[in-house]
Amino acid sequence: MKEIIKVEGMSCNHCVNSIESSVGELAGVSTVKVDLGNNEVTVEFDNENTFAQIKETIEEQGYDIA
Ligand SMILES: [Cu+2]
Repeated sequence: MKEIIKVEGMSCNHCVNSIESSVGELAGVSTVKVDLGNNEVTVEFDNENTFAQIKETIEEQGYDIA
């Protein structure tokens, strides 16, 4: 499955790295790519449970999902 998540609060490469590394560590996530200019995080993952965990992880890092 593939989704594009709108994320508020990402401002620099530190944000990109923290999201890509924390989401990338989750079981079931195959790819994660942050588009800083468009405030988007593109993820590919195995199922809905993983998607819920991805969103939770992004929020835990301090960002807001639109
Ligand atoms: Cu930053």
